[in-house]
Amino acid sequence: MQNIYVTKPFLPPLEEFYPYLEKIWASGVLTNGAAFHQELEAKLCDYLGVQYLSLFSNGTIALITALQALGVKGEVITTPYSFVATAHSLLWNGITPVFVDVDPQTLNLDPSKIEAAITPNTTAIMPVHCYGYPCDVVAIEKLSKKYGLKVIYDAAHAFGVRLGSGESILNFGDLSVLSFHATKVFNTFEGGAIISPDLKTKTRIDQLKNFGFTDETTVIEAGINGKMSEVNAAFGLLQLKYINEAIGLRKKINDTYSKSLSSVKGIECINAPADIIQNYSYFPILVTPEFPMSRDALYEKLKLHGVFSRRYFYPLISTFPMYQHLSSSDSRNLPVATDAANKILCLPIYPALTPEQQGVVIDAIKSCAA
Ligand code: T4K
Repeated sequence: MQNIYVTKPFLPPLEEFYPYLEKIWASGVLTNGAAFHQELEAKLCDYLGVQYLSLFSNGTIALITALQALGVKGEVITTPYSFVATAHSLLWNGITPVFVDVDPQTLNLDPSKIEAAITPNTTAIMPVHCYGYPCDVVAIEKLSKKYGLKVIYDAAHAFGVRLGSGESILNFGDLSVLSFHATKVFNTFEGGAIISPDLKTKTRIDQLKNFGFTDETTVIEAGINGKMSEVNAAFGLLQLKYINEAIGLRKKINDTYSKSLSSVKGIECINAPADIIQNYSYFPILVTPEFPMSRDALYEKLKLHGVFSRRYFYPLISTFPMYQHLSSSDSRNLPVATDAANKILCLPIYPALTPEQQGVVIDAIKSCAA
């Protein structure tokens, strides 16, 4: 029996990648914002419905650079219910994360709890569109205007997500950051991007990701090396040709899970809001006390069936050693996130998952429910 993992990267036919490699070999230009890099930036702007995008070597360096670009300091309000890179990007900038609880429906930062966490040191909010489900961008914008706070969205999961109006979710806040890691809906092996609202900000970010150079001999600030190589960019261009097909296949898997699991007592599917265009990046379920066994027992049982689900996001970021001492990390401050982290399970979802494999996952869950 072949193991079934939570995800598997979409890989286009290998022979279709050779011509890109031949071009790179012929030019000898491997990196530093060359032809494929420029082409991918333009094509992604087009596909995502955004105006200015800067490619990065990965999403974490992009998050760190986004905070640098806006000169964020002091305290930043963020969610404990995310991948650890969200908060790590704050620590790498000498910023103190202030954890605020999440909304029970979306598991995203709860705007009604943000205000109480604002202090004179608060300079920004860093929400996460967890699982690609949009945050309450309108409420967050209101708060940011009222208190003069910057908003940087960690949109690592939100590639291609749009509101019902067709507006890209990436156009909210001061900046949005994407991840193109191998485990994401759209991957460039490793990669990421920052979405900027204007050319001035994009230019600044492009300088920051290239050591702070503005020309051959001028360095205006202490930038970093966050550049995406030509091989990664070329792979992104090829991926983009298949992205709608890949998301379509994910949707089918999503719909089958929803239909098959909705009647299982003790399993709650966390559905995306009805009026959005989603990317089906994850299939999160909550294992509630009505289920005959605990979430962790189910997680282990599934492994015996060769199914390797993941507990994204358990443990909460706030429980890791470098965050534990913060007063906002107290679990009494984070009851909803704590509860979700103890119930969450993300089921395998990726374009190559066959109906038979999905059947194995569903049957395994049902056999534990019986
Ligand atoms: N913000 C958020 C909200 C994020 O979720 C992330 C990343 C970031 C920021 C940072 O973006 P990057 O700097 O990564 O661009 C994974 C990913 O490494 C990480 O990118 C992702 N979030 C996080 C949610 O998940 P792991 O430790 O769970 O990955 P791993 O290696 O255990 O992979 C999971 C499964 O995927 C494996 O069981 C098998 C499969 N897989 C994985 C890889 C890497 C493959 O089939 N092929 C592969 O190449 O963290």
